[in-house]
Amino acid sequence: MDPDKQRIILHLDMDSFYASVEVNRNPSLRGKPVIVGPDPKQGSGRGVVLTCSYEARKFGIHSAMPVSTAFSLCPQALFVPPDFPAYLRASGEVMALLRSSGFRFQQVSIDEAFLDISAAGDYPSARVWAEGMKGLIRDRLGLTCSIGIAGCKLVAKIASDFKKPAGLTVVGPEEVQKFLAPLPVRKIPGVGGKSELALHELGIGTIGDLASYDPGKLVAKFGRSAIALHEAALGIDRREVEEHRETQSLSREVTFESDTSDPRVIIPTLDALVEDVFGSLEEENLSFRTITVKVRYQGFITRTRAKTLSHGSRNKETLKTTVSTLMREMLDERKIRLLGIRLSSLEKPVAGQMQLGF
Ligand code: TTP
Ligand code: MG
Repeated sequence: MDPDKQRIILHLDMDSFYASVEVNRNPSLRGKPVIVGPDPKQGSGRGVVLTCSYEARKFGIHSAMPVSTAFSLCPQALFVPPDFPAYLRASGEVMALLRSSGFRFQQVSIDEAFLDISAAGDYPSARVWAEGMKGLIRDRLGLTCSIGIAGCKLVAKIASDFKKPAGLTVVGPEEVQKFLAPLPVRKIPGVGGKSELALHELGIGTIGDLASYDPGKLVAKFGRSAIALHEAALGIDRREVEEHRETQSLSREVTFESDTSDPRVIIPTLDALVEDVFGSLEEENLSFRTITVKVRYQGFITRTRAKTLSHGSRNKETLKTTVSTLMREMLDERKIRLLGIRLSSLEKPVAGQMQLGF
């Protein structure tokens, strides 16, 4: 018997998370196009949109778009500067509610988590439980989320994205193929623009096309990773919800909407990445030793540079200075497509060191 049939996995993802936190504490923003990002300065501002409310999305605005473009699409939008500590606090509250359910729980990013709710017994009961959790998050925290329920992580994640915002999509064991088949292949997590194009060249547009494609031919074209891709299209994913996964590394990256060599775009973006990754480091109460900066230049050439400190550090200034030194070594005349930061060799400081913030 297919082991996936016995499991009931729930994936929850907060709706327009940073923007919703802003709306929640400033009700005058409710119902309006709200953009979290740097000041667009009437169209001359630099930097990218972190996220925006669903009202703003109607204007075509989305994460990673330059704020200048967002401004030209919707000059009346309300731009709010990011407040990472507030987003981490809200995230902590959501995760605490989920954790308190007693189901096996795994947080996967600031605003999403998996729960193994097999113990709910059956899919109708799982749906009732999910409605209850959505209500609790809305009533206690003033925030909305979208939930997907299915027999594995992969399908649950695709399902949570299916009816955003405030959606609840349950894909029962018998409905997996019917649910997945019409969706575009990019709905499979990890299939980005480049893979999507390569699949299109083979005449594969939907997940159904991919599922019925000869897996041998896929492997011949893309290598062994195509096996997992083909299984994903069939809705097969054996990964468990891992409760106590040790954090191996913390990373953040951002892709620019158009390639850039402008330091006025690159520097604030790096600052935001530092803030974001440092926030997660503090939340998990870890120190780092290795800092890696990743740059993808125009033409998909990717380079990384890393520095390992002699001792674990929890100092934001050390992080900032190291990141900018590493970055300076990588800047040349080439335009940049993607920037990323990774912290690794993570350690839990012993209790006595925790307050020092060295
Ligand atoms: P997402 O869950 O991808 O986006 P979202 O919650 O804003 O909207 P959705 O309703 O579609 O889920 O990301 C969670 C938060 O992470 C988001 O609120 C802001 C941040 N983020 C960035 O800073 N940069 C990005 O490029 C993306 C995609 C997200
Ligand atoms: Mg989200």
